[in-house]
Amino acid sequence: MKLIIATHNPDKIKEFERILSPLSVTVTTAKLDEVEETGSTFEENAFLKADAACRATGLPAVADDSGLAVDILNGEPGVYSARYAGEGASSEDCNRKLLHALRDLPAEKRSARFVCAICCVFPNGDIITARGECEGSIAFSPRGSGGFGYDPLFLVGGRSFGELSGDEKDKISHRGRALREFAEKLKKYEEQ
Ligand code: ITT
Repeated sequence: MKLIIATHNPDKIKEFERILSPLSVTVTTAKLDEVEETGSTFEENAFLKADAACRATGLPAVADDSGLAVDILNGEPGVYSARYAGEGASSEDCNRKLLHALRDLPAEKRSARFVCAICCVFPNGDIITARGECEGSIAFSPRGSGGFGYDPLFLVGGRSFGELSGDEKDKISHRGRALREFAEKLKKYEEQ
């Protein structure tokens, strides 16, 4: 089955392909309009993006809405992770803003998690969802040059996501977990 990946983020596309192709799920890109992310949860926004792409293409479409939830900031930046430092701001700006918000806080007060909600919408209205989380904490300064977004700031087991290879990240990441759950559900759906 051909699944349209409903994202404009090239780093997500890379991770989808890396995680899903060994599981025999093929995703393909399409030229899609931007969708306004008006939801208040990752799940709502993932649905909005997948539903719009499915309607536009007439094909099953899968979307990812994800972000970083920092405990001491009451879950911020959360669904606003991509625009934490303002619309169009770079990920370096977002990282700087986050480090500033946590300035002077010791390691034990810097706990956070990455969250990923996956939603796949089919032309007949069927929906498959999955969710993955990864617990970690926020570093005192950026570490490593791998990954994207907040990866250089997100520590798990003493290393940042920016210091991990793609495969190492996928094994423990929110997206790896969500997409593996999604692939299992998709397999069952196709066997029905
Ligand atoms: P699409 O909506 O087009 O998919 P987007 O990047 O705007 O692209 P989101 O609205 O889901 O996607 O925002 C996700 C943001 O959360 C992303 O831009 C990063 O800032 C952050 N993020 C999510 N997953 C991440 C990861 O694995 N590593 C680093 N940062 C991540």
